Amino acid sequence: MRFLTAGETHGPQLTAIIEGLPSHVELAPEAINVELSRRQKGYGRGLRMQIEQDSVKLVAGVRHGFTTGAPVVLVVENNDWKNWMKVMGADAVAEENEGKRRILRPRPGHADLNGGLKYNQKDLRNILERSSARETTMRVAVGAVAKELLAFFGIRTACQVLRIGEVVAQRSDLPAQELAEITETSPVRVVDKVAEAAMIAAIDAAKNDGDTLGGIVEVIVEGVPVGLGSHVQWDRKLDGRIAQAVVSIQAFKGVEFGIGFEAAERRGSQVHDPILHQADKGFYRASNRAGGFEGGMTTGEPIIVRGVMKPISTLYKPLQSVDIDTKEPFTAQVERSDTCAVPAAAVIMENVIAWEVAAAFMEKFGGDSLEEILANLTNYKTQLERY
Ligand code: EPS
Repeated sequence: MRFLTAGETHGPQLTAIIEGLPSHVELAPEAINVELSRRQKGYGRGLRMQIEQDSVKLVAGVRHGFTTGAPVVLVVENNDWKNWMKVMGADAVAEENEGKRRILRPRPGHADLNGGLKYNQKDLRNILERSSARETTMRVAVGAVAKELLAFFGIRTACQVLRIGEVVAQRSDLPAQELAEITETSPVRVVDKVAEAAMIAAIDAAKNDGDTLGGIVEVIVEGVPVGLGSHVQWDRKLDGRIAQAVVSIQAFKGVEFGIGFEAAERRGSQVHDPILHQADKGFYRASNRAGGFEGGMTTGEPIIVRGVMKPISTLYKPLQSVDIDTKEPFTAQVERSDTCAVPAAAVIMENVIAWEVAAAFMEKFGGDSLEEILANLTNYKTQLERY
């Protein structure tokens, strides 16, 4: 399976094309909209989220509620477009046009300067518009489709926020469904109510100071069969693919699995997961410090992944920058933005990982219809039982 996204943050719409989905996957806009709405929530978001109520249109590949096997095309319109039609329109405008809202002072931490130099653009808006985290809307929509496929095979995902700025929340190891239900009621997607209040206060304080906050989020995937991904080639290792996908989310700077970076401090006996066997259960592990992966393949234990998001780079009290026309020092451009998008980032990471797991699932059990995939999975389970 593969997908591409297109669209600018203040353009008319965002689009995704997904190819390789089997036929007979039940797909309704409502299921995707649930994920889009989860992404829009979270304490610390700015005014833009009051303008948008993201809602998907399924414009290809779905008929009477089910996929046909053809490419699936998803569209989300930007409500804000009506305020940007002149600035962002595709039609040619006069050179002296004043309405372009050119961006000349690159924001440190954003794609502005590198993109401007690379694409030889003297209006950094041509970089900002596509590098904006608005693009994650489509990655969530695509992930929501993947979640529908995974749900059919009993695979579930959930996320939680573990840190915002200096405030650390107690990590919960509840099963995915319970974790999802509890975090859904928290404006910062935590289970720990003490941390929740402290996080909200920290976001308020950063906002007052014209500053922004990052954090750490965790995703769990349950019900994954053993053997997704492969040890035989570097680019078939599923943990590697997940790491790439996570770090590709705007503002994400790092990723870890299971006990993650803590493995550096511990002895091997305190890192690896002893192997056990029971006639009714087959092989399983005494612990899951590996976070569900060995040799680039799933172990059958839940996948546990954490990602770190840096603070958003658009600051209301901006850092030093340089005007690209005059080369004079200036403070960076101030654009409308969020103070903290960590709770939204948890939802994005959950959906991005759902896609990678679904893609690996299709590689292993792939068929052109849901029925064919189910037959392949059943056959594999029989093989595991006989092993
Ligand atoms: C973003 C800047 C803000 C955010 C946006 C990401 O948008 P605007 O410039 O229109 O206020 O709200 O996020 C979204 C629109 C979204 O849907 O998440 C940026 O520069 O990355």
